[in-house]
Amino acid sequence: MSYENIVFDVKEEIATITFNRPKALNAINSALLEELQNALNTIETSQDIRVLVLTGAGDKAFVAGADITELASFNPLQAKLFSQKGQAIISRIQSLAIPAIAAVNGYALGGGSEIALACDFVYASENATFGLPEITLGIIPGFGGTQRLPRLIGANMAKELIFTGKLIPAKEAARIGIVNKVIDAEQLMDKVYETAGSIAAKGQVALRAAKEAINHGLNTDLVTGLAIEVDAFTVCMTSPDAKEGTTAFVEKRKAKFNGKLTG
Ligand code: DAK
Repeated sequence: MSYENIVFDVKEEIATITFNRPKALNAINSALLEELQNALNTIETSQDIRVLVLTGAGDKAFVAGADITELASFNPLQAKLFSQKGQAIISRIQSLAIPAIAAVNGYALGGGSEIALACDFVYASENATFGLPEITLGIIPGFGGTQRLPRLIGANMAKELIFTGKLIPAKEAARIGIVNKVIDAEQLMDKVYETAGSIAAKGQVALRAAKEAINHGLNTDLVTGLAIEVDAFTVCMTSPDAKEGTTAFVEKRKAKFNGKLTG
């Protein structure tokens, strides 16, 4: 498939999806969702891609939300289909086997913040702005914002953001736990790729097990979560990378992970 609304690129085991509608501040329309779905198909079936980075084209926006012009044209049935499709695709980002990092380089509003929330963590440039301003349009977040934001920052903080629709700068987003790191705009992508590279060099079985244990564990009680961790740990111990990592420590050398999912 050729892409017009995103750029999909894979380099050294790191895939990058760049939302690419800079004239509309990378707003998400149906065509973009379709392309995003296609890129995720490729990522999910690849054994070579180890980390996904999501970012926005241009220096103004990550994603300024759902495309309001398109939203305004929807009848209720079209709105339902758009919402179902958007939710399903964004949930796929969260449940990808590999880590996904959002590199937020400007406005991340509405659906844009919701995409960032579905990633495993967010690095943001100093000029980034976050918010769920849907209330000012007479609607509510429709791509998981009412569910993921309170789980991440607590119900009261999330309610204030969602009820007021206010926009907050990157530093405030970092203070309340939406953003891991705020970085000078020129250095954002270098820092993101540095972290992505460090993650990509780790044992793939362990990475996948850790992500699955955290994600599934968060949706359950502690006792069940700990049982999930035991199972995930057991799976790790069957991998060649676990053998290599522990042997390398004993032999006082740096581990060389083969990173393969099979022996
Ligand atoms: N959609 C479409 N076009 C957008 C856009 C958006 N979300 N955001 C910006 N643009 C376009 C502008 O219309 C403008 O286009 P031209 O006029 O040049 O043709 C261009 O991008 C540049 O924007 P501005 O001229 O407005 O730039 P400024 O720097 O002055 O302002 C801004 C930047 C980000 C503060 C402003 O553009 C803005 O407020 N944009 C809207 C942000 C927003 O409200 N985002 C939330 C969208 S609602 C659902 C599922 C999901 C959702 C809803 C329902 N189900 C169906 C249930 C999700 C909803 C949302 O995400």
